[in-house]
Amino acid sequence: FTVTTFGESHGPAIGCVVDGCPPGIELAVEDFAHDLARRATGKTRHTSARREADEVEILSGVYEGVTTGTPIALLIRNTDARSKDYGSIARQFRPGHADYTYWQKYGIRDPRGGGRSSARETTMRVAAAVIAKKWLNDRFGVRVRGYLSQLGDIVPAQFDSAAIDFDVVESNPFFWPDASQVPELEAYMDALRKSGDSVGARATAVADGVPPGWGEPVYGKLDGDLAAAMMSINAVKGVEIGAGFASIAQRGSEHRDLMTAQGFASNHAGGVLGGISTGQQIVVSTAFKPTSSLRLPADGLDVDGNVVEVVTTGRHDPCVGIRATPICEAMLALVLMDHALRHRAQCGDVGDVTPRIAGRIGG
Ligand code: EPS
Repeated sequence: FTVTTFGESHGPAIGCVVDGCPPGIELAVEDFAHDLARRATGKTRHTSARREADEVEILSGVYEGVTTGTPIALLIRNTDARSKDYGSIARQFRPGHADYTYWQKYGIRDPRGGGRSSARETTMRVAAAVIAKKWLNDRFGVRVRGYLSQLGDIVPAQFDSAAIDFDVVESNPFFWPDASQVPELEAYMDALRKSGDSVGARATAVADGVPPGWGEPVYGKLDGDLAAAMMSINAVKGVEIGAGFASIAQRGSEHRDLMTAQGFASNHAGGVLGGISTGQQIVVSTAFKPTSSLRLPADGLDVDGNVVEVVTTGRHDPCVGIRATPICEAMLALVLMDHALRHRAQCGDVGDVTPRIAGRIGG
C-alpha cells in the first residue's frame, strides 16, 4: 500500500496516487470533507488566511462507489493561491526554509511560494488516509485519532494518551485535550501573531484497537516506518514512540510495561515492542519546528550570494503545528494499513494470530 503525492502549493492542482488498495471499499467524494476541513487553513484566526475549497475529484480506481483495486488518483484544484505575495523573495532564501536546499540540489527556483515544501502538500496525505482510516475501522475496528500535546512551551495540564476526551479535542481550534487552557492558548497565539514570530508544536497520534502482531522484527519495523512516515512531513524535526526520549531517564523497572491477566499495566512502549505491535494503543508524538516564513526581517542571502534583508509577506501560519494533528493521524493510518496488508500476506488475517496466549493481553 503506497501513496505518492504531486503538485505545488501555487500550481494548478495537487494530487495523490494510492497504489495497492484492496477492492470493495466504499468511497465517495463526501468521505474526504471532514478530515480535509480539520487540516485546512482559513478556518480560524490562528492559521494562515488562505481559503482553499479542498474539493476532491476521484479520477480513477473507484467504480460505482467502490474501490476496484487499481490505482486511486485523487485531485484537488488550487483555488486561492496568491503567487504575487512571494515576489520579494523570489530570488532570496528564507532563513530556516527549504528554499536553500532545493536550490542547492536542483538549481531551479520556483518563485511561486513554497511549492513542494509547503504545508499544502500535506492535504493529499490526509485525503489518502481517509481511505486507510475507513478500511482499518471497518475491517479491524481500529480507530486513529490525535491531539496537540505541546504548543510552544505550553503543555496540557491534564492528559494521558489512554484517557483523552476526543470531544474536547475536536471542539477547539488547537486540538487541545484540556478545555480549561483554551483561553490561554488563544491569548498566546494572538500575541504571537501580532509579534510576527512563529513557534513549534508537538502533535500526538494514537491508534486504538490495533491487534498484536503487525510490524516486522528487523527490516521495516512498525516503529521505524512510523518514524520515517512522520519525518517525511514538512517541518518535522523529531518523532517519539511511547515514552520516547523520556525513556533515557527511566529505570528499567519503571519503563517495562507489566503484563497482567487484565492487560498491560502501562504503555511506555507506545504499543510497539521489537518493531511489532503489542495490542496496546499505538502512541506517536511528532515535533514541528516554528514556521520559517516570517515578516520579521532577518539578514540572509539571495541566489547570487548577495547579503539581503529577507522579509516574507503573504499568508502564513504562526504555528503550522496547530494543523498537524490530522496530518499525523494520516501518516499513522497509512503506515498501519500497509502493515495490516503485509501481515495478512505473510501470516493470515488478524483472527489467526490473536489467540496465541490464553486470555488475550489487551490494554
Ligand atoms: C504555506 C503558506 C500559505 C499557507 C500554506 C502553507 O500559503 P501561501 O503559499 O498561499 O502563502 O496557507 O498552507 C496551505 C495553503 C495549506 O493548505 O496547508 C507555507 O509557506 O508553507
